[in-house]
Amino acid sequence: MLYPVQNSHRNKLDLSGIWDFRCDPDRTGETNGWANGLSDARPMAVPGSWNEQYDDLFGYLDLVWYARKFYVPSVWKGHRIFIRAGSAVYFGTVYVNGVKVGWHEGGHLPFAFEITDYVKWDEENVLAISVENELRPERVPSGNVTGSAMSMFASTPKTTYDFYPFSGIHRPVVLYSVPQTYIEDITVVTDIVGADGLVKVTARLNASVSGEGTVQLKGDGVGIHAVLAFVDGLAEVTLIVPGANLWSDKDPYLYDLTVTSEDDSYSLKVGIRTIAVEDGKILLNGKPVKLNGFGRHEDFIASGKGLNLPLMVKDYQLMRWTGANSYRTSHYPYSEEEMQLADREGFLIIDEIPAVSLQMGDEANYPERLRMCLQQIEELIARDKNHPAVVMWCVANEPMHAGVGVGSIGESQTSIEETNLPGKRFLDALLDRARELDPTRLVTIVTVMGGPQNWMENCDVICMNRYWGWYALGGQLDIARVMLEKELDQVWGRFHKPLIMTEFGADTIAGYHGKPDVMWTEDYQAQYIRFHLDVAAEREFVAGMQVWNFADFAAVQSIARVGGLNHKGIFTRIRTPKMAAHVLREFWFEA
Ligand code: BDP
Repeated sequence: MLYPVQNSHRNKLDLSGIWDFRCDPDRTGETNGWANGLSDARPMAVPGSWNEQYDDLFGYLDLVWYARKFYVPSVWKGHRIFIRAGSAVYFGTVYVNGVKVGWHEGGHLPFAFEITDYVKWDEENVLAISVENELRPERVPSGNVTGSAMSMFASTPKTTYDFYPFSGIHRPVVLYSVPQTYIEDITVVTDIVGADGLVKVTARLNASVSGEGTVQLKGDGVGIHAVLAFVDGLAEVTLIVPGANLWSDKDPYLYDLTVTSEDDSYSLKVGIRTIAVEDGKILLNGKPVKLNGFGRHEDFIASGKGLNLPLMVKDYQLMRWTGANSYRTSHYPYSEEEMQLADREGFLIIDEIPAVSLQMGDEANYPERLRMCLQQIEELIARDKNHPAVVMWCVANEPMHAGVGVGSIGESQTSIEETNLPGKRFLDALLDRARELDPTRLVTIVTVMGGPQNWMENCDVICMNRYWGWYALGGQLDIARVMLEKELDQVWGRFHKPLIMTEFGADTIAGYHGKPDVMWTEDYQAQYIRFHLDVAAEREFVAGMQVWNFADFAAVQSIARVGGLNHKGIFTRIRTPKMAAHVLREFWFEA
Protein backbone atom coordinates (compact mmCIF):
# COMPACT_ATOMS: atom_id res chain seq x y z
CA MET A 1 0.00 0.00 0.00
CA LEU A 2 2.40 2.68 -1.23
CA TYR A 3 1.35 6.29 -0.66
CA PRO A 4 0.27 7.69 -4.06
CA VAL A 5 2.78 10.09 -5.60
CA GLN A 6 3.21 12.21 -8.68
CA ASN A 7 6.43 11.60 -10.61
CA SER A 8 7.54 11.03 -14.17
CA HIS A 9 5.86 7.59 -14.29
CA ARG A 10 2.87 8.15 -12.04
CA ASN A 11 0.03 10.65 -11.79
CA LYS A 12 -2.11 11.80 -8.93
CA LEU A 13 -5.20 14.00 -8.64
CA ASP A 14 -6.48 14.96 -5.20
CA LEU A 15 -10.28 14.96 -5.17
CA SER A 16 -10.56 16.82 -1.84
CA GLY A 17 -13.18 19.54 -1.90
CA ILE A 18 -16.88 20.09 -1.38
CA TRP A 19 -18.80 16.96 -2.33
CA ASP A 20 -22.52 16.21 -2.55
CA PHE A 21 -23.83 14.43 0.55
CA ARG A 22 -27.05 12.74 1.57
CA CYS A 23 -28.16 10.57 4.50
CA ASP A 24 -29.72 7.21 3.74
CA PRO A 25 -31.27 5.99 7.01
CA ASP A 26 -33.76 3.75 5.15
CA ARG A 27 -30.97 2.25 3.04
CA THR A 28 -32.72 2.82 -0.25
CA GLY A 29 -29.91 4.73 -1.94
CA GLU A 30 -28.48 1.81 -3.84
CA THR A 31 -31.84 0.75 -5.32
CA ASN A 32 -32.69 4.38 -6.08
CA GLY A 33 -29.54 4.81 -8.16
CA TRP A 34 -27.61 7.14 -5.82
CA ALA A 35 -24.44 5.53 -7.09
CA ASN A 36 -24.99 7.59 -10.25
CA GLY A 37 -25.17 10.88 -8.37
CA LEU A 38 -27.25 12.53 -5.67
CA SER A 39 -30.30 14.74 -5.94
CA ASP A 40 -31.36 16.93 -2.98
CA ALA A 41 -27.80 16.80 -1.78
CA ARG A 42 -26.15 19.15 0.65
CA PRO A 43 -22.54 20.29 0.52
CA MET A 44 -20.02 18.38 2.64
CA ALA A 45 -16.27 18.87 2.93
CA VAL A 46 -13.96 15.95 2.12
CA PRO A 47 -11.89 15.26 4.12
CA GLY A 48 -13.89 15.90 7.30
CA SER A 49 -16.36 14.33 9.72
CA TRP A 50 -19.99 14.87 8.79
CA ASN A 51 -20.93 15.14 12.50
CA GLU A 52 -19.01 18.41 12.95
CA GLN A 53 -20.26 20.11 9.81
CA TYR A 54 -24.03 20.14 10.56
CA ASP A 55 -25.84 20.23 13.93
CA ASP A 56 -28.50 17.78 12.84
CA LEU A 57 -25.83 15.25 11.86
CA PHE A 58 -23.96 15.38 15.16
CA GLY A 59 -25.47 12.16 16.47
CA TYR A 60 -26.08 10.52 13.08
CA LEU A 61 -23.97 7.38 12.60
CA ASP A 62 -25.98 5.50 9.97
CA LEU A 63 -25.52 5.18 6.21
CA VAL A 64 -24.66 8.24 4.09
CA TRP A 65 -23.64 8.85 0.49
CA TYR A 66 -20.98 11.16 -0.86
CA ALA A 67 -20.73 11.92 -4.58
CA ARG A 68 -18.77 14.07 -6.98
CA LYS A 69 -17.83 14.20 -10.65
CA PHE A 70 -14.31 13.90 -12.03
CA TYR A 71 -12.41 13.75 -15.29
CA VAL A 72 -9.56 11.40 -15.97
CA PRO A 73 -6.91 13.37 -17.89
CA SER A 74 -6.66 11.88 -21.37
CA VAL A 75 -2.85 11.78 -21.06
CA TRP A 76 -3.38 8.97 -18.52
CA LYS A 77 -4.65 6.64 -21.28
CA GLY A 78 -2.77 3.34 -21.29
CA HIS A 79 -2.17 3.55 -17.54
CA ARG A 80 -3.89 1.66 -14.76
CA ILE A 81 -6.27 3.97 -12.88
CA PHE A 82 -6.97 3.64 -9.15
CA ILE A 83 -9.22 5.37 -6.68
CA ARG A 84 -7.96 5.55 -3.11
CA ALA A 85 -9.31 6.90 0.17
CA GLY A 86 -6.99 7.55 3.11
CA SER A 87 -9.75 6.50 5.52
CA ALA A 88 -13.52 6.22 5.80
CA VAL A 89 -15.03 5.49 9.19
CA TYR A 90 -16.30 2.75 9.50
CA PHE A 91 -17.44 0.94 6.36
CA GLY A 92 -16.97 2.48 2.93
CA THR A 93 -18.28 1.30 -0.45
CA VAL A 94 -17.01 2.85 -3.66
CA TYR A 95 -18.97 3.19 -6.93
CA VAL A 96 -17.69 4.53 -10.24
CA ASN A 97 -20.30 5.41 -12.85
CA GLY A 98 -22.83 3.34 -10.94
CA VAL A 99 -20.64 0.23 -10.67
CA LYS A 100 -19.69 -1.00 -7.21
CA VAL A 101 -15.90 -1.32 -7.42
CA GLY A 102 -15.09 -2.34 -3.86
CA TRP A 103 -15.63 -1.88 -0.15
CA HIS A 104 -13.54 -1.58 2.95
CA GLU A 105 -14.27 -2.32 6.57
CA GLY A 106 -12.58 -0.53 9.46
CA GLY A 107 -11.80 3.15 9.83
CA HIS A 108 -8.45 4.98 9.90
CA LEU A 109 -6.69 2.92 7.22
CA PRO A 110 -6.43 3.46 3.46
CA PHE A 111 -8.03 1.43 0.69
CA ALA A 112 -7.66 1.54 -3.09
CA PHE A 113 -9.45 -0.12 -6.00
CA GLU A 114 -8.43 -0.37 -9.62
CA ILE A 115 -11.06 1.31 -11.80
CA THR A 116 -9.38 1.23 -15.22
CA ASP A 117 -12.26 -0.75 -16.75
CA TYR A 118 -14.97 1.50 -15.32
CA VAL A 119 -13.78 5.00 -16.20
CA LYS A 120 -15.00 6.94 -19.22
CA TRP A 121 -12.44 8.88 -21.22
CA ASP A 122 -13.08 12.40 -22.49
CA GLU A 123 -16.27 12.80 -20.47
CA GLU A 124 -17.36 13.22 -16.87
CA ASN A 125 -17.33 10.30 -14.45
CA VAL A 126 -19.38 9.95 -11.26
CA LEU A 127 -17.74 8.81 -8.07
CA ALA A 128 -20.00 7.84 -5.16
CA ILE A 129 -18.87 6.56 -1.78
CA SER A 130 -21.33 5.30 0.81
CA VAL A 131 -20.15 5.27 4.42
CA GLU A 132 -21.72 4.04 7.64
CA ASN A 133 -20.50 4.03 11.22
CA GLU A 134 -23.00 1.90 13.12
CA LEU A 135 -21.81 1.09 16.61
CA ARG A 136 -21.88 -2.69 16.86
CA PRO A 137 -20.55 -5.05 19.56
CA GLU A 138 -18.56 -7.18 17.12
CA ARG A 139 -16.80 -4.26 15.48
CA VAL A 140 -13.34 -2.86 16.32
CA PRO A 141 -13.74 -0.57 18.15
CA SER A 142 -17.06 -1.77 19.53
CA GLY A 143 -20.29 -0.03 20.41
CA ASN A 144 -23.67 -0.89 21.90
CA VAL A 145 -22.14 -3.56 24.09
CA THR A 146 -24.47 -4.47 26.94
CA GLY A 147 -22.97 -4.04 30.37
CA SER A 148 -19.94 -2.12 29.07
CA ALA A 149 -17.66 -0.63 31.69
CA MET A 150 -17.79 2.64 29.82
CA SER A 151 -21.42 3.51 30.64
CA MET A 152 -20.30 6.33 32.92
CA PHE A 153 -18.40 7.87 30.04
CA ALA A 154 -20.88 7.12 27.30
CA SER A 155 -24.46 8.15 27.88
CA THR A 156 -24.78 8.78 24.18
CA PRO A 157 -23.72 7.55 21.64
CA LYS A 158 -23.07 4.10 23.13
CA THR A 159 -19.41 3.65 22.44
CA THR A 160 -17.19 1.47 24.61
CA TYR A 161 -14.51 4.12 24.31
CA ASP A 162 -13.96 7.70 25.38
CA PHE A 163 -13.90 9.75 22.18
CA TYR A 164 -16.59 10.92 19.83
CA PRO A 165 -17.30 8.38 17.08
CA PHE A 166 -16.74 10.92 14.31
CA SER A 167 -17.77 9.51 10.96
CA GLY A 168 -17.11 10.14 7.31
CA ILE A 169 -14.35 10.35 4.76
CA HIS A 170 -11.56 11.59 6.99
CA ARG A 171 -8.63 11.65 4.64
CA PRO A 172 -8.14 12.68 1.00
CA VAL A 173 -9.67 10.70 -1.83
CA VAL A 174 -7.21 10.56 -4.70
CA LEU A 175 -7.30 9.35 -8.25
CA TYR A 176 -3.94 8.02 -9.37
CA SER A 177 -2.36 6.21 -12.25
CA VAL A 178 0.52 3.75 -12.51
CA PRO A 179 2.11 2.02 -15.51
CA GLN A 180 0.75 -1.39 -16.57
CA THR A 181 3.65 -3.13 -14.82
CA TYR A 182 4.35 -1.16 -11.68
CA ILE A 183 6.12 -1.27 -8.35
CA GLU A 184 3.42 -2.52 -6.01
CA ASP A 185 5.36 -2.54 -2.76
CA ILE A 186 8.70 -1.57 -1.25
CA THR A 187 10.02 -2.64 2.15
CA VAL A 188 13.02 -0.91 3.67
CA VAL A 189 14.78 -2.34 6.71
CA THR A 190 17.81 -0.59 8.17
CA ASP A 191 20.61 -1.75 10.44
CA ILE A 192 23.87 -0.38 11.80
CA VAL A 193 27.21 -2.16 11.77
CA GLY A 194 30.03 -0.08 13.23
CA ALA A 195 29.89 3.26 11.44
CA ASP A 196 28.07 1.78 8.43
CA GLY A 197 24.36 1.90 7.80
CA LEU A 198 22.73 -1.05 6.05
CA VAL A 199 19.65 -0.39 3.96
CA LYS A 200 17.91 -3.53 2.79
CA VAL A 201 15.40 -2.80 0.04
CA THR A 202 12.84 -5.33 -1.14
CA ALA A 203 10.68 -4.39 -4.11
CA ARG A 204 7.68 -6.22 -5.55
CA LEU A 205 6.06 -5.67 -8.93
CA ASN A 206 2.36 -6.28 -9.59
CA ALA A 207 3.27 -9.01 -12.10
CA SER A 208 5.58 -11.96 -11.84
CA VAL A 209 8.01 -10.73 -14.49
CA SER A 210 11.79 -10.66 -14.54
CA GLY A 211 13.94 -7.72 -15.54
CA GLU A 212 16.36 -5.11 -14.32
CA GLY A 213 15.79 -2.07 -12.15
CA THR A 214 17.88 0.18 -9.92
CA VAL A 215 18.05 1.53 -6.40
CA GLN A 216 19.53 4.88 -5.61
CA LEU A 217 20.17 6.35 -2.16
CA LYS A 218 21.02 10.03 -1.92
CA GLY A 219 22.00 12.15 1.04
CA ASP A 220 24.65 14.58 2.22
CA GLY A 221 27.70 13.63 0.23
CA VAL A 222 26.31 10.18 -0.59
CA GLY A 223 25.08 8.80 -3.86
CA ILE A 224 24.82 5.04 -3.88
CA HIS A 225 23.49 3.10 -6.87
CA ALA A 226 22.78 -0.59 -7.15
CA VAL A 227 21.16 -2.89 -9.66
CA LEU A 228 17.87 -4.52 -8.73
CA ALA A 229 17.39 -7.87 -10.42
CA PHE A 230 13.68 -8.70 -10.52
CA VAL A 231 12.95 -12.41 -10.63
CA ASP A 232 9.27 -13.32 -10.83
CA GLY A 233 8.39 -9.79 -9.80
CA LEU A 234 10.62 -9.70 -6.70
CA ALA A 235 13.98 -8.07 -6.08
CA GLU A 236 16.15 -7.43 -3.06
CA VAL A 237 19.39 -5.61 -2.44
CA THR A 238 21.30 -4.34 0.61
CA LEU A 239 23.09 -1.01 0.33
CA ILE A 240 26.01 -0.18 2.57
CA VAL A 241 26.26 3.45 3.63
CA PRO A 242 29.72 4.16 5.04
CA GLY A 243 29.70 6.62 7.96
CA ALA A 244 25.90 6.76 7.84
CA ASN A 245 24.04 9.77 9.15
CA LEU A 246 21.63 8.09 11.56
CA TRP A 247 17.99 9.05 12.12
CA SER A 248 17.04 9.96 15.70
CA ASP A 249 14.63 12.17 17.63
CA LYS A 250 17.48 14.66 18.11
CA ASP A 251 18.64 14.61 14.49
CA PRO A 252 16.00 13.12 12.18
CA TYR A 253 18.24 12.73 9.15
CA LEU A 254 16.46 11.36 6.07
CA TYR A 255 17.95 9.95 2.88
CA ASP A 256 16.12 9.91 -0.46
CA LEU A 257 15.63 6.43 -1.85
CA THR A 258 14.45 5.84 -5.42
CA VAL A 259 13.54 2.41 -6.76
CA THR A 260 13.09 1.96 -10.49
CA SER A 261 11.80 -0.93 -12.55
CA GLU A 262 11.68 -1.09 -16.35
CA ASP A 263 8.49 1.00 -16.50
CA ASP A 264 8.10 2.64 -13.11
CA SER A 265 9.84 4.53 -10.34
CA TYR A 266 8.99 5.36 -6.74
CA SER A 267 10.82 7.53 -4.19
CA LEU A 268 10.57 7.56 -0.44
CA LYS A 269 12.43 8.94 2.56
CA VAL A 270 14.62 6.57 4.54
CA GLY A 271 15.90 7.04 8.07
CA ILE A 272 18.69 4.68 9.09
CA ARG A 273 18.07 3.60 12.67
CA THR A 274 17.62 0.61 14.95
CA ILE A 275 15.27 0.11 17.85
CA ALA A 276 15.64 -2.57 20.51
CA VAL A 277 15.09 -3.45 24.14
CA GLU A 278 18.06 -4.51 26.24
CA ASP A 279 18.64 -4.70 29.99
CA GLY A 280 15.39 -2.97 30.82
CA LYS A 281 16.02 -0.05 28.46
CA ILE A 282 14.75 1.04 25.06
CA LEU A 283 17.71 1.58 22.75
CA LEU A 284 17.58 3.84 19.70
CA ASN A 285 20.71 3.27 17.60
CA GLY A 286 22.14 1.36 20.54
CA LYS A 287 21.68 4.19 23.06
CA PRO A 288 19.01 4.52 25.76
CA VAL A 289 16.12 6.77 24.80
CA LYS A 290 13.03 7.98 26.67
CA LEU A 291 9.70 8.44 24.95
CA ASN A 292 8.30 11.63 26.44
CA GLY A 293 5.16 13.14 25.05
CA PHE A 294 1.49 12.47 24.77
CA GLY A 295 -1.47 10.36 23.96
CA ARG A 296 -3.36 12.36 21.37
CA HIS A 297 -6.45 12.38 19.16
CA GLU A 298 -7.17 13.51 15.65
CA ASP A 299 -9.80 16.01 16.73
CA PHE A 300 -10.75 19.61 16.09
CA ILE A 301 -13.70 21.92 15.77
CA ALA A 302 -15.41 21.67 12.35
CA SER A 303 -12.93 19.22 10.83
CA GLY A 304 -13.63 16.52 13.45
CA LYS A 305 -11.26 13.68 12.61
CA GLY A 306 -10.71 15.02 9.11
CA LEU A 307 -7.15 15.70 7.95
CA ASN A 308 -6.33 19.25 8.96
CA LEU A 309 -2.84 20.16 7.73
CA PRO A 310 -2.34 23.54 9.44
CA LEU A 311 -3.47 22.01 12.75
CA MET A 312 -1.06 19.14 12.27
CA VAL A 313 1.91 21.46 11.77
CA LYS A 314 0.84 23.60 14.72
CA ASP A 315 0.49 20.57 16.99
CA TYR A 316 4.03 19.47 16.19
CA GLN A 317 5.26 22.95 17.01
CA LEU A 318 3.41 22.86 20.36
CA MET A 319 4.65 19.38 21.20
CA ARG A 320 8.21 20.47 20.46
CA TRP A 321 7.68 23.54 22.65
CA THR A 322 6.92 21.27 25.62
CA GLY A 323 10.10 19.31 24.89
CA ALA A 324 8.21 16.16 23.79
CA ASN A 325 9.89 13.70 21.41
CA SER A 326 7.16 11.10 21.15
CA TYR A 327 3.46 10.27 21.05
CA ARG A 328 1.08 7.37 20.68
CA THR A 329 -1.51 7.35 17.91
CA SER A 330 -4.20 6.73 20.50
CA HIS A 331 -6.57 5.06 19.65
CA TYR A 332 -6.27 4.37 15.91
CA PRO A 333 -3.80 4.95 13.08
CA TYR A 334 -3.31 8.64 12.27
CA SER A 335 -3.01 9.99 8.74
CA GLU A 336 -0.13 9.09 6.46
CA GLU A 337 0.72 12.80 6.25
CA GLU A 338 1.12 12.79 10.04
CA MET A 339 3.55 9.86 9.88
CA GLN A 340 5.59 11.65 7.19
CA LEU A 341 5.82 14.69 9.43
CA ALA A 342 6.91 12.51 12.37
CA ASP A 343 9.80 11.17 10.24
CA ARG A 344 10.81 14.67 9.33
CA GLU A 345 10.44 16.19 12.80
CA GLY A 346 11.99 13.30 14.71
CA PHE A 347 9.09 11.97 16.78
CA LEU A 348 9.10 8.43 18.15
CA ILE A 349 5.71 6.92 17.49
CA ILE A 350 3.79 4.14 19.18
CA ASP A 351 1.47 3.19 16.31
CA GLU A 352 -1.86 1.77 17.46
CA ILE A 353 -4.69 -0.14 15.79
CA PRO A 354 -8.29 0.85 16.67
CA ALA A 355 -8.63 -1.95 19.24
CA VAL A 356 -9.65 0.38 22.07
CA SER A 357 -11.43 -0.91 25.21
CA LEU A 358 -12.27 -4.32 23.74
CA GLN A 359 -14.53 -6.10 26.21
CA MET A 360 -12.66 -9.34 26.73
CA GLY A 361 -15.41 -10.83 28.89
CA ASP A 362 -17.61 -10.90 25.82
CA GLU A 363 -16.29 -14.10 24.25
CA ALA A 364 -19.19 -14.50 21.81
CA ASN A 365 -17.74 -11.64 19.79
CA TYR A 366 -14.13 -12.88 19.82
CA PRO A 367 -14.02 -14.48 16.33
CA GLU A 368 -15.29 -11.43 14.49
CA ARG A 369 -13.17 -9.01 16.51
CA LEU A 370 -10.09 -11.16 16.09
CA ARG A 371 -10.60 -11.14 12.33
CA MET A 372 -10.85 -7.33 12.35
CA CYS A 373 -7.88 -6.81 14.68
CA LEU A 374 -5.66 -9.04 12.53
CA GLN A 375 -6.79 -7.23 9.40
CA GLN A 376 -6.01 -3.87 11.02
CA ILE A 377 -2.57 -5.05 12.16
CA GLU A 378 -1.78 -6.25 8.65
CA GLU A 379 -3.02 -3.06 7.00
CA LEU A 380 -1.25 -0.80 9.48
CA ILE A 381 2.09 -2.54 9.18
CA ALA A 382 1.78 -2.57 5.38
CA ARG A 383 1.11 1.17 5.47
CA ASP A 384 3.65 2.34 8.06
CA LYS A 385 6.51 -0.18 7.90
CA ASN A 386 8.89 2.24 6.15
CA HIS A 387 8.59 5.09 8.64
CA PRO A 388 11.66 5.44 10.86
CA ALA A 389 9.46 7.39 13.31
CA VAL A 390 7.38 4.29 14.06
CA VAL A 391 9.25 2.37 16.75
CA MET A 392 6.49 0.29 18.30
CA TRP A 393 3.22 -1.37 17.27
CA CYS A 394 0.44 -1.27 19.83
CA VAL A 395 -2.19 -3.94 19.25
CA ALA A 396 -4.72 -2.91 21.91
CA ASN A 397 -5.52 -0.07 24.29
CA GLU A 398 -7.04 -0.96 27.63
CA PRO A 399 -8.63 -4.30 26.82
CA MET A 400 -11.23 -4.80 29.57
CA HIS A 401 -11.22 -8.02 31.55
CA ALA A 402 -14.34 -10.02 32.34
CA GLY A 403 -16.70 -8.52 34.85
CA VAL A 404 -15.08 -5.12 34.86
CA GLY A 405 -17.22 -2.33 36.25
CA VAL A 406 -16.64 1.37 36.60
CA GLY A 407 -15.48 0.85 40.18
CA SER A 408 -12.78 -1.59 39.09
CA ILE A 409 -9.89 0.78 39.16
CA GLY A 410 -6.84 -0.01 41.20
CA GLU A 411 -3.58 -1.88 40.97
CA SER A 412 -3.13 -4.44 38.22
CA GLN A 413 -4.26 -7.77 39.60
CA THR A 414 -2.63 -11.17 39.78
CA SER A 415 -5.69 -12.79 41.36
CA ILE A 416 -7.76 -12.54 38.17
CA GLU A 417 -5.10 -13.86 35.79
CA GLU A 418 -6.43 -17.42 35.78
CA THR A 419 -10.02 -16.42 35.01
CA ASN A 420 -8.93 -14.14 32.18
CA LEU A 421 -6.82 -16.57 30.17
CA PRO A 422 -9.14 -16.43 27.10
CA GLY A 423 -8.49 -12.68 26.92
CA LYS A 424 -4.76 -13.28 27.25
CA ARG A 425 -4.82 -15.78 24.39
CA PHE A 426 -6.68 -13.29 22.21
CA LEU A 427 -4.15 -10.54 22.96
CA ASP A 428 -1.15 -12.85 22.58
CA ALA A 429 -2.42 -13.78 19.11
CA LEU A 430 -2.32 -10.08 18.17
CA LEU A 431 1.19 -9.60 19.57
CA ASP A 432 2.41 -12.71 17.73
CA ARG A 433 0.98 -11.56 14.43
CA ALA A 434 2.54 -8.10 14.69
CA ARG A 435 5.92 -9.64 15.53
CA GLU A 436 5.66 -12.09 12.68
CA LEU A 437 4.90 -9.30 10.19
CA ASP A 438 7.59 -6.98 11.53
CA PRO A 439 10.37 -8.47 13.66
CA THR A 440 12.31 -5.17 13.48
CA ARG A 441 10.09 -3.17 15.81
CA LEU A 442 8.81 -3.44 19.38
CA VAL A 443 5.31 -4.65 20.15
CA THR A 444 3.03 -3.79 23.03
CA ILE A 445 -0.43 -3.69 24.60
CA VAL A 446 -1.49 -0.67 26.65
CA THR A 447 -3.07 -1.90 29.87
CA VAL A 448 -5.87 -0.59 32.07
CA MET A 449 -5.90 0.00 35.84
CA GLY A 450 -7.05 -3.04 37.74
CA GLY A 451 -6.50 -5.42 34.79
CA PRO A 452 -4.88 -8.86 34.88
CA GLN A 453 -1.16 -8.34 35.18
CA ASN A 454 -0.11 -11.29 33.04
CA TRP A 455 -1.67 -9.63 29.97
CA MET A 456 1.54 -7.56 29.88
CA GLU A 457 3.92 -10.48 29.96
CA ASN A 458 4.51 -10.92 26.21
CA CYS A 459 5.02 -7.23 25.48
CA ASP A 460 8.50 -5.91 24.63
CA VAL A 461 7.73 -2.79 26.62
CA ILE A 462 5.24 -2.60 29.48
CA CYS A 463 2.76 0.18 28.72
CA MET A 464 0.50 1.26 31.54
CA ASN A 465 -2.36 3.76 31.72
CA ARG A 466 -2.72 4.78 35.35
CA TYR A 467 -4.91 7.41 36.98
CA TRP A 468 -3.71 7.47 40.60
CA GLY A 469 -4.94 10.85 41.82
CA TRP A 470 -7.80 11.04 39.35
CA TYR A 471 -10.10 8.02 38.97
CA ALA A 472 -8.58 6.54 42.12
CA LEU A 473 -7.57 8.66 45.12
CA GLY A 474 -8.79 11.89 43.52
CA GLY A 475 -7.71 14.92 45.54
CA GLN A 476 -5.17 12.84 47.51
CA LEU A 477 -1.99 13.26 45.55
CA ASP A 478 0.29 12.24 48.42
CA ILE A 479 -1.31 8.78 48.76
CA ALA A 480 -1.68 8.54 44.97
CA ARG A 481 2.07 8.96 44.64
CA VAL A 482 2.74 6.11 47.04
CA MET A 483 0.33 3.83 45.14
CA LEU A 484 1.93 4.69 41.82
CA GLU A 485 5.44 4.03 43.13
CA LYS A 486 4.37 0.75 44.65
CA GLU A 487 2.72 -0.50 41.47
CA LEU A 488 5.55 0.57 39.15
CA ASP A 489 8.17 -1.09 41.34
CA GLN A 490 6.15 -4.29 41.65
CA VAL A 491 5.57 -4.56 37.88
CA TRP A 492 9.24 -3.89 37.17
CA GLY A 493 10.17 -6.52 39.76
CA ARG A 494 8.00 -9.09 38.03
CA PHE A 495 8.82 -8.46 34.36
CA HIS A 496 12.13 -6.57 34.23
CA LYS A 497 11.11 -4.81 31.04
CA PRO A 498 11.21 -1.09 30.29
CA LEU A 499 7.99 0.62 31.22
CA ILE A 500 6.17 3.55 29.64
CA MET A 501 3.30 5.32 31.33
CA THR A 502 1.18 5.71 28.21
CA GLU A 503 -1.54 7.61 30.05
CA PHE A 504 -1.83 9.66 33.22
CA GLY A 505 -3.93 12.78 33.39
CA ALA A 506 -6.47 14.93 35.17
CA ASP A 507 -9.49 16.71 33.72
CA THR A 508 -8.89 20.44 33.93
CA ILE A 509 -11.05 23.37 32.92
CA ALA A 510 -8.77 26.07 31.52
CA GLY A 511 -9.03 29.15 33.70
CA TYR A 512 -10.09 27.31 36.90
CA HIS A 513 -7.64 27.94 39.72
CA GLY A 514 -7.63 27.15 43.39
CA LYS A 515 -5.65 27.30 46.55
CA PRO A 516 -5.83 24.64 47.84
CA ASP A 517 -5.51 23.14 44.38
CA VAL A 518 -8.64 21.04 44.08
CA MET A 519 -9.54 18.64 41.26
CA TRP A 520 -10.42 20.23 37.90
CA THR A 521 -8.19 23.29 38.49
CA GLU A 522 -5.11 24.04 36.42
CA ASP A 523 -3.10 24.04 39.66
CA TYR A 524 -4.21 20.48 40.45
CA GLN A 525 -3.30 19.23 36.97
CA ALA A 526 0.12 20.88 37.25
CA GLN A 527 0.80 19.19 40.61
CA TYR A 528 -0.54 15.86 39.35
CA ILE A 529 1.75 15.94 36.29
CA ARG A 530 4.71 17.06 38.39
CA PHE A 531 4.50 14.17 40.85
CA HIS A 532 4.27 11.66 38.00
CA LEU A 533 7.37 13.09 36.32
CA ASP A 534 9.21 13.10 39.67
CA VAL A 535 8.36 9.45 40.28
CA ALA A 536 9.51 8.53 36.76
CA ALA A 537 12.75 10.48 37.07
CA GLU A 538 13.68 8.38 40.10
CA ARG A 539 13.29 5.13 38.15
CA GLU A 540 15.65 4.21 35.35
CA PHE A 541 13.31 1.50 34.09
CA VAL A 542 10.67 4.11 33.22
CA ALA A 543 11.42 4.58 29.53
CA GLY A 544 8.80 7.17 28.79
CA MET A 545 6.00 9.35 30.08
CA GLN A 546 3.08 10.17 27.79
CA VAL A 547 0.55 12.52 29.29
CA TRP A 548 -3.13 12.01 28.64
CA ASN A 549 -3.90 14.08 26.60
CA PHE A 550 -2.14 16.55 24.36
CA ALA A 551 -5.35 18.60 23.93
CA ASP A 552 -8.95 18.57 25.13
CA PHE A 553 -11.00 16.50 22.72
CA ALA A 554 -14.59 15.60 21.85
CA ALA A 555 -15.96 12.70 23.84
CA VAL A 556 -19.41 11.20 24.02
CA GLN A 557 -21.93 12.94 26.25
CA SER A 558 -22.01 11.95 29.90
CA ILE A 559 -21.88 13.30 33.43
CA ALA A 560 -18.09 12.87 33.37
CA ARG A 561 -17.49 14.93 30.24
CA VAL A 562 -18.25 18.62 30.72
CA GLY A 563 -19.53 20.17 27.49
CA GLY A 564 -19.01 16.87 25.71
CA LEU A 565 -15.24 17.17 26.03
CA ASN A 566 -12.55 15.20 27.77
CA HIS A 567 -10.66 17.99 29.54
CA LYS A 568 -7.40 16.21 30.26
CA GLY A 569 -5.60 18.25 27.61
CA ILE A 570 -2.37 20.04 28.40
CA PHE A 571 -3.69 22.38 25.74
CA THR A 572 -7.33 23.32 25.26
CA ARG A 573 -9.17 22.12 22.19
CA ILE A 574 -8.20 25.38 20.47
CA ARG A 575 -4.58 24.88 21.58
CA THR A 576 -4.01 27.36 24.39
CA PRO A 577 -1.61 25.99 27.02
CA LYS A 578 -2.75 25.19 30.56
CA MET A 579 -0.34 25.60 33.50
CA ALA A 580 0.81 21.99 33.21
CA ALA A 581 2.35 22.72 29.80
CA HIS A 582 5.00 24.75 31.60
CA VAL A 583 5.69 21.89 34.00
CA LEU A 584 6.38 19.61 31.02
CA ARG A 585 8.70 22.19 29.50
CA GLU A 586 10.60 22.40 32.74
CA PHE A 587 11.12 18.61 32.83
CA TRP A 588 11.51 17.80 29.16
CA PHE A 589 13.02 20.72 27.44
CA GLU A 590 16.55 19.85 26.48
CA ALA A 591 16.19 16.77 28.68
C1 BDP B 1 -8.35 5.75 29.46
C2 BDP B 1 -8.57 5.58 27.97
C3 BDP B 1 -8.73 6.92 27.25
C4 BDP B 1 -9.61 7.84 28.04
C5 BDP B 1 -8.96 8.10 29.38
C6 BDP B 1 -9.79 9.04 30.26
O1 BDP B 1 -7.54 4.84 27.37
O2 BDP B 1 -9.24 6.70 25.97
O3 BDP B 1 -9.91 9.02 27.37
O4 BDP B 1 -8.84 6.89 30.06
O5 BDP B 1 -10.65 8.55 30.98
O6 BDP B 1 -9.06 4.82 30.14
O7 BDP B 1 -9.60 10.25 30.17
